Amino acid sequence: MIVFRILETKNKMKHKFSSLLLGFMCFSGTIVKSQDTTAKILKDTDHEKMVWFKEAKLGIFIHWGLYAVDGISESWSFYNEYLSHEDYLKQLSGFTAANFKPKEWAKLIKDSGAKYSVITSKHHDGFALWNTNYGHLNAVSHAAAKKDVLSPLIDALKEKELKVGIYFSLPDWSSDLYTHFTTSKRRYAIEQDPQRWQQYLNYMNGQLLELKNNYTPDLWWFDGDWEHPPEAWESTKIRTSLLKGAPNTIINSRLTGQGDYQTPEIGVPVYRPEAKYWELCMTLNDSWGYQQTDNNYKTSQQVIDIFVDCISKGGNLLLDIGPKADGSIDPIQKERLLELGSWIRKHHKAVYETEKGIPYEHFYGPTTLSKDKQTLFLFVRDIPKDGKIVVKGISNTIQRAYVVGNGSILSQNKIAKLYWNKYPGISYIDLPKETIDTYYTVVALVLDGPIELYSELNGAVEQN
Ligand code: JFZ
Repeated sequence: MIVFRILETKNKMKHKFSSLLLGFMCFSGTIVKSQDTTAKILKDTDHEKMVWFKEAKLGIFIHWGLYAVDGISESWSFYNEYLSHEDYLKQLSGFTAANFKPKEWAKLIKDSGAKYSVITSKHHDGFALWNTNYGHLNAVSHAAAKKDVLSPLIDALKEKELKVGIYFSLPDWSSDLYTHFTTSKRRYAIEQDPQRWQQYLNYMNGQLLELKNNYTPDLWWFDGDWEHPPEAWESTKIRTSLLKGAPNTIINSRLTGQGDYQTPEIGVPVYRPEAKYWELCMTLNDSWGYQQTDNNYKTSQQVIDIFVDCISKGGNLLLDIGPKADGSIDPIQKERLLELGSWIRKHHKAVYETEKGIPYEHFYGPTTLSKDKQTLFLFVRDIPKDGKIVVKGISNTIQRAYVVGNGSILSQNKIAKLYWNKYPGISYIDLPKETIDTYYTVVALVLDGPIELYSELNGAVEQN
C-alpha cells in the first residue's frame, strides 16, 4: 500500500496553491512551468559572497523543537487546531535533550557531504533553542532541557568548518504581541493596533540581533513571510540591520524581496530554474520534524536522485533531518545521510565546484560541468543494456573517458561522423558492468577545450 501524507504546511498555502491550480486549469496542451515566480530576489546580489553557497551543493536542514516530543507537525498542529495550544506546550516537559551530542550531529552532517547546515532557532510556535532575553518560551527557562542547545551545536558546526545557517520564523504564534494565534483566532489586526505590532517588531528584531551577535551566521533562512506584506515586516530594515558589519551574510528568499537566492516551491524543479542561485529544501520522509508515525522515507536511491537532479540543474539541496526530543537521531535518518555522503565522497569531483550540465538532448541523463567547462560529468542511473552510453552533438574531441571514483578508462567509438561537414556524430562509450555504482555511475569526458555544443538544425543533411 502506498502511504500518502501531505506536508502539513501545504494546507496553509492556499493562496499560492490556488493560483497554481489556475495555472493548470488554463493548461491547453503546452508545457506549464510551475516554477517559483512568487519569491522575488534581489537583483544586485554580490556574486563574490555567493561563491561558497554555489559550490556547496548540499546543506543539512535541522527541524528540532517541542514538536519532536509527541511527534506532531511543527507548530502547525496547534495552529490548525488539532490540539490546543496549552496541550502543545505540555511538550516542554518532554524536551529533555538528554542525549544531545552536538559534536556527533556535526560529524554526521560533515560525513553526509554537506558544506552547511541550517537549524531552526525558532519555528512558528515561538520556542527558542537559545538563551534569549526576549520572552520565556525557550529551551533554557521553560523546557526540561534547561540549557541552551543552539550554542553548542553552532560551535560544533564551526569546528567542523561547516557554514552555519539560522532558520528564523518571522511569525511567533505563541507571542501575545503577534497577530495570528490559530487558524480561527487572530489576536488583532495591525491597522487596529499599530503600536502593539511595533512592540512585536521590537521583540522579533531583538531576538534577531541576539542571534546575529551570538553566532554571526553565514546564512539566514527566514520563514513565514506570507502572513504579512514586506512593508509590515519592514523587511528592508531587517536586511540592512543583519548585514551591518556582516556584509557577506546570505539571506534566503523568504524575507520577501530581500533574498539572495530562490527556494523553489513544491518539489524538485522539473525545468532548470532561471535563478543563478537556488536551493531546494526537502524532507527525508514527509515531515520536517521528528514524527514516529511517518515511515514514508525516501530510499537512498531516491535521495541521491533528488540530489543529482538539483546539482545538474545548478542548485543546492537542503536535506532535512528531524532529531528526537532527547537529541538522538533516528538510525534511518543517519543511514540516509551517510549513504549519500559515501556516494558523494566517491564522486566529489563531479559534485563540488561544478556547474549545471548540458541539455538532455545531448545525453539521456543529468550532467554537470567542471568550472573550466573542459570536463563533462555524465550521471548514469541505470545499467545500459548494451553496455554503452550515448552522447550527441558535442563538437569537441573527447580526449579521455573514465569512471569517476573508479578510474577505469573507457573506450569510445563514433558513428555518423562525415568528413565534409561539422556535424559531430554520435559517440558510444563503453561502460563495463564491473564499473557500475549502486546509485549513479559517473563518467567523466575530458574534452580538448571548453565544451562546444553543436546546435545547427539540419545536421548531416544540411548540404543536400
Ligand atoms: C515552512 C514551514 O511552515 C514549515 O513548517 C517548514 O519549516 C518549512 C521548511 O517551511 O513551510 C513552507 C513555507 C513556504 C512554502 C511551503 C512550505 N512555500 O512557499 O511553498
